[in-house]
Amino acid sequence: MKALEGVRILDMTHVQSGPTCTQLLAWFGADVIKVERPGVGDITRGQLRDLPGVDSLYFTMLNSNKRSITLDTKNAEGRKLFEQLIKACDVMVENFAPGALDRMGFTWERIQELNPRLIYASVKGFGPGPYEDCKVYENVAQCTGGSASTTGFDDGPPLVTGSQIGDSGTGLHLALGIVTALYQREKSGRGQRVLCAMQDGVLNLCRVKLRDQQRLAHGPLKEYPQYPHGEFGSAVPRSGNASGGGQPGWIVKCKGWETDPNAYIYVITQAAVWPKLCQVIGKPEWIDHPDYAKPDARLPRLKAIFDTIEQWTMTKTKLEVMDILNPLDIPCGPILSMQELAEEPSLRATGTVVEVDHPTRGKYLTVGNPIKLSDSPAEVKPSPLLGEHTDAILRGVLGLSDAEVAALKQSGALGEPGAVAAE
Ligand code: CAO
Repeated sequence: MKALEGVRILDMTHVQSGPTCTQLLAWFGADVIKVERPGVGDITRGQLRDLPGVDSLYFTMLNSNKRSITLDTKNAEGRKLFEQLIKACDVMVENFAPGALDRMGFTWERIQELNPRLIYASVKGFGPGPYEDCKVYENVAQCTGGSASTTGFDDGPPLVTGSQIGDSGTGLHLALGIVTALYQREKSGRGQRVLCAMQDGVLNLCRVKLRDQQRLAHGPLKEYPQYPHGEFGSAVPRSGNASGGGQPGWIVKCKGWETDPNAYIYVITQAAVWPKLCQVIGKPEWIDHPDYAKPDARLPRLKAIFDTIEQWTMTKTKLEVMDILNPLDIPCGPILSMQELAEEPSLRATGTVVEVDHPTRGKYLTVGNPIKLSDSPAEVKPSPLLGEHTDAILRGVLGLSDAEVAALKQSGALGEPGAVAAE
C-alpha cells in the first residue's frame, strides 16, 4: 500500500516543472495519467537526445512511474474524452502557457461543473499582475525571483544556479499544494484551484535574501565579503560563497585544485567549534585572541581567516579534510561532482540514485524519490512510451468497450490514424 494509492492524477504537464510534481505524486503511489499530444508528446521526449530514436534522459528522468495516453484536445471527440477523464480523476495538473487550457475550453468554471471534487493545479511563470501572461522557463524564474541578482561574485554579472529551483523547486511547491488540497477535500468534499507561480517559488527559496534586504537598512551586512572594505548599495549584493546564515563559511581550495575543478571544500567556522578549528589549522593563539575569540570580532577578518584555513586545506585532499574535520564536529562539505555523486554507493543504497531499465533505451541512472516515507517506499519504474497506456486507460479507467475504443481511434481523437484534422 502506497500513501497516495487510489488517487488518480490527470497529468497535462510538460517540460520540467509540472512533471517534477506529478513524478513525486506517482512515487507516492498515485495513478498518474499523462495526456500527450498524438504523435508529438511532451517536447522533452526529443530534446537533448543522447541516443537516436529513443526518449531522452530529460524525459525519462522526469516521468517515471506514469502512464501515457495520447489524446488530441483540439479534436471534438478528444475533448469529450478529456471531459470523461476530468470526471474520473481527483487532480488535474498542468503547466501550459497562460490561457492554454481556457482556449481548449476548460476554464476553472467548466472544470468545476464537470467535477466539483477535482483539484486543479497549475504552474505558471508569474502570479496575477503585470507579467501574468508571460511564458517562463527555468532561468527566467531564477532571474525574476531574486536568485540571479544574489548569486555570483560582487565583481561579476548575475549568475543562474545549477539547481533547478524555478522548475523543480516550483514542482515541489505544487505537490505540497495538491496533497494539502486533497487533505482539505476530505473535510469539505470540494476540489479547489492550486496555483504556484515560479517567481513566487524562487522568491520563497530566496527568503533569506529578502531578510538581508531589510537588514541592509540598518547597516552593512557584516557576514558578506564586501564588509568591511567594499561598498554596499541599496540592494542586497551578490555574496560569493558566503554563508546565508549566522555561521560564516567559504569554499576553500584543497590539494589538486590546480587540475581538478572540484578539489574544493566548504568550511563553516561555527562558533561552537572555533577552538577546535584553530587547533587543527595551527592557529591556537586565535582561540583567546581578542581579534578572533568572539564571532563579532571575527566578522571584519573573515577573508584573512578563510585564507589561513585554505593554507591548511591545500595540503590535504577534500576527503582528507572531511575525515579530519567531521570527527571534530566542524561542519564542512566537499564539492562533489556529478560523476562522484553518480558513483556514490551510499546514494545507490538509499535509492536516491537509481538505475532504471527502460524498454527502448536500456539502463540509465536517475534521481529517485528524495522524500523517504517509512510506510510508503518509492520504487522507480521506467517512464512510459508515448501513448503506451492509451488502450489500458480507455478500458480500465473509463470502462470503454472495444467498439467505443475503435470508434475513438477512427475519429482521430487519439492521433493515429489521424484522418480528422484538428478543429
Ligand atoms: N492536444 C492538443 N493540443 C495540445 C495538447 C493536446 N493533448 N497538449 C497541449 N496542446 C497545445 C496547447 O493547447 C497549446 O496550444 P495553444 O497555444 O494553441 O493554446 C500548446 O499545445 C502548448 O502550449 P504552450 O504555450 O504551453 O507550449 P510552449 O512550448 O509554447 O511553451 C512554456 C512552453 C514552458 C514556455 C509554457 O508552457 C509556459 O510558460 N508554461 C508555464 C510555466 C512553466 O511551467 N514553465 C516551466 C517549463 S520547464 O522549463
